[in-house]
Amino acid sequence: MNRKIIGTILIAILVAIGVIVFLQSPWYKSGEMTLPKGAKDGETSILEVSAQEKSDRDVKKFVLTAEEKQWQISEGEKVTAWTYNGTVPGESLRVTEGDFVQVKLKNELDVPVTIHWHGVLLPNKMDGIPGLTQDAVQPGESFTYEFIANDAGTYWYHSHQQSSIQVDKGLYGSLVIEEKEKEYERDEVFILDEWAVNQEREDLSNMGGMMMGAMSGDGEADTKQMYDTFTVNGKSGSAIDPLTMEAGEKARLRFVNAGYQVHHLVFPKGSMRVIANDAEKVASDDHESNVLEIAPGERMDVEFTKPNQETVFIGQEQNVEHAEDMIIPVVSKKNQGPYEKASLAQEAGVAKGISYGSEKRIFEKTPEPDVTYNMDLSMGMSMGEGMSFQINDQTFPDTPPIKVKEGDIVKVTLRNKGRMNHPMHLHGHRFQVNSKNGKKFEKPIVKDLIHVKPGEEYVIYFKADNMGEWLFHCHDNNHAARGMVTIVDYKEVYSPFELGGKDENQPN
Ligand SMILES: [Cu+2]
Repeated sequence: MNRKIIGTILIAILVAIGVIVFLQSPWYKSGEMTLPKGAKDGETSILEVSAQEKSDRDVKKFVLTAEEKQWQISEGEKVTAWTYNGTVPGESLRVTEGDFVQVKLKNELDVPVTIHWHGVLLPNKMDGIPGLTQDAVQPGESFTYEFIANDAGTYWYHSHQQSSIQVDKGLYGSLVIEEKEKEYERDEVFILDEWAVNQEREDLSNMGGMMMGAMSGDGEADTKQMYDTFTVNGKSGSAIDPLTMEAGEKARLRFVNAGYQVHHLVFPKGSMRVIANDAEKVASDDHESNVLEIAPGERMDVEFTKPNQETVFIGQEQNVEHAEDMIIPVVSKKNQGPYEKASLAQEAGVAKGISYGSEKRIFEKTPEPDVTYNMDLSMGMSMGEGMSFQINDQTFPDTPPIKVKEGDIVKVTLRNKGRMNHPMHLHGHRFQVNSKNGKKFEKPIVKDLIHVKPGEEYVIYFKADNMGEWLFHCHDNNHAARGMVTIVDYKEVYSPFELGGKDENQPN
């Protein structure tokens, strides 16, 4: 071997050693330049925290294909819907607590989509938020969600990519985590929604009518002017499937509000009792109320006993437009209709998300918070862009995040300073609602969504016990699209994803 070759080999070895030393050196590791965007000193990627193992659990596998379908929404009308597996709502998923759930999302639409598991406490990277916990799933591609179904209760799933548009077009379905020992043999899910069938879904930048509505003091004048059809499980009016039950029969009825308007469902007097709220069992002996108030994004489960009549009705309180679209007939086997025109019972008290304390609390006493955050909810108007919906005078992504570290107790005071309702939903955690308008609840309520009406103030507490980057946002997705979103940002982690970009990540 001549000297030249030996020299070249030596230089190559030295360069290799240099590269290895360079890669090992601490200043390189903590450098921001070469690590994924967003990484800071000592932070871990959200992809590497809160792992869940399948071990010897039962595995429940599903495939959900996002696809376009012509959907028969009422007897005379079809709409172009975006669906999971061809129906609205999408395939209803049922699993048992403790199962390991695997859902493969296949995207056959020509826009990117995701699936968010509303209310489920799962690892951050399975939360389905484009630009924060994953890249949006592109047309023709797929993504597999995996999580342990830990807490029995009623949940739902929906796309979180441009959710104001995609949920409106039908990309949602129910997820029920059943108890190992089921209490009710009959168990049914009803998803409520509103659609724009006979009119263009109006953009909120055209605000004349809405401002008029706002003046009138109706907390949802904006969403009411956008939609003209109410649905139950994707069907409106006479297209709604009746529920077949015999007099005296009991059932667990689970209601999910996938729309952006509050719905008041009237039951026959004495026929229902609220048993769960946002997947938490409620402590209640009250059988007096016969009206259920369900806010956007909320879930409420009731025990329903069919009264001693052939046909009864559960339906939207008749004081709003389109109420006649949302009536569920409860019929007997031998009397399947046609039935006389629906008539609803007289009202005797309203049961809502904050009416009953939860069986299991997060905090026995009001805790001493490590982090406090005041969340002021307001409306703004800008020339050319129309309305904005703000958190602390900012719109997403400029809203101030709630900065926490693992183990913190977090106190959030939500105040609605605007004129519209804001159902605020926290991902990845449950919180305890301790007071309303300065008055303590004797029995606090554990939830993942709190409906804050104009002028109201709620104080909530939660434990930062699920590391990640989690959304906290208004579940009137049209408000979220116009800014009302913030993030619970754990110090220990960072998101390697970005908003926008080639995957068009758009979480609100
Ligand atoms: Cu809102």
